[in-house]
Amino acid sequence: MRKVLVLGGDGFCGWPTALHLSDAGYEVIIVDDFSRRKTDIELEVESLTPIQPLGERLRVWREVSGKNIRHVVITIGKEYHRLLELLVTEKPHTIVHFAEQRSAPYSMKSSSHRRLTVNNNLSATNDILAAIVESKLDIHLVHLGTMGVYGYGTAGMKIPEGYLKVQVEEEGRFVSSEILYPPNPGSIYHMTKAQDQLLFAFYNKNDGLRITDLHQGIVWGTQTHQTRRDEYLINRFDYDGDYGTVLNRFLMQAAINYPLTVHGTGGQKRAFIHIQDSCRCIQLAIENPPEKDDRVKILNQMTEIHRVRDLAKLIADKTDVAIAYVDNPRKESPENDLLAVNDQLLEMGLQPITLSDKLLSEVEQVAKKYSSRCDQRKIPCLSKW
Ligand code: USQ
Repeated sequence: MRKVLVLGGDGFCGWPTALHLSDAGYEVIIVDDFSRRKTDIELEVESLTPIQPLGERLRVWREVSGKNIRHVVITIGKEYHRLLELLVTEKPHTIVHFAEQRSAPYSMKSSSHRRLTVNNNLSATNDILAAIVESKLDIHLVHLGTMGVYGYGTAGMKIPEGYLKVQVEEEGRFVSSEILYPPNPGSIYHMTKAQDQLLFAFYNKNDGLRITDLHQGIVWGTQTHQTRRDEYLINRFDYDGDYGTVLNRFLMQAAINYPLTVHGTGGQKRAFIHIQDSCRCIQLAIENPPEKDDRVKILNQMTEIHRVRDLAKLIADKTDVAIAYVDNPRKESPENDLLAVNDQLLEMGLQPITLSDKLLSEVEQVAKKYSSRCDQRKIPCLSKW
């Protein structure tokens, strides 16, 4: 049985991915220090869905599936030698790296949040890469990156998967090459993911590491086939102004009839993917690794592109909730164009779940069901930049 370490396996993407891989026959070990749960304590907010302690989640998963997922507490980026020892002892086939602070608004709250995000994310990534090198094992690293490294706004061009073909004229002849797509991050958080790309390129070139970087869009939805199997397996659902992402926030706001908080004109175009597809993409990435001498493999992990105000209108039309155009707390283009390629995951067999398939069932089955747990004071986005 192939062994996979899921770093950050108690979080919003990590937990359903750990279950998905366990269900698919992988031996899964979660490495997580509960930092996401500690941030909830700092922000005085809770997941809309009642998430269970990790030990309970794992016990119930054993009960319903007959499969065992182990858990190790290591703070990635701080406890290097424990991480190295884990690699040497367990000899995983793949490491899936979710162990980063993932909220843009959180990263922009104050200088201490900027520093925490940079220190945490960059040292986590560097420690994992250095530990793979020191272990001398041929471990494939699958990293959850973001579409936000590209910036949003493509002047009519489709964003390629990681690399941009460039051609320059040199003394009358054309020379062409492929370079990493120039990063243009919009927050400290997104900037750390742009820096991660350079670490990957270096370790790939210098040490021959096999790395897949998944540039993921905004995830929506909550439940997957596995998290639905028991109430105790439910995934987290963030709706607050720091960690809640736009579509899930709108779904929850519609469920409690709270006017949808569109930032500015809502002209921002963004890429989206359902949480179930996100798990499936991780499995596809694990099963289609780069060859030994390949460059870093970059996949755009997104399935649909929408404008924020169109999403608000779609939900408002289906649920009768009002739309509130609020001052945009972020420094971002009020209107942008966005086109992107996602050919590689489609070629590997991804069959995307679309908004039209699932949107209303998410409002009914999750957002409405747990709406009494919502603290409305936590909805506004207070982090401004
Ligand atoms: N927005 C609203 N109203 C809201 C919340 C957000 O109009 O109530 C707008 C924002 O101003 C922004 C867009 O919706 O223009 C997306 O915001 P978001 O909070 O859903 O997404 P973002 O901050 O970009 O980050 C999220 C995840 C991050 C991931 C990223 C993918 O938190 O981990 O990397 O989505 S991407 O956006 O493609 O970079």
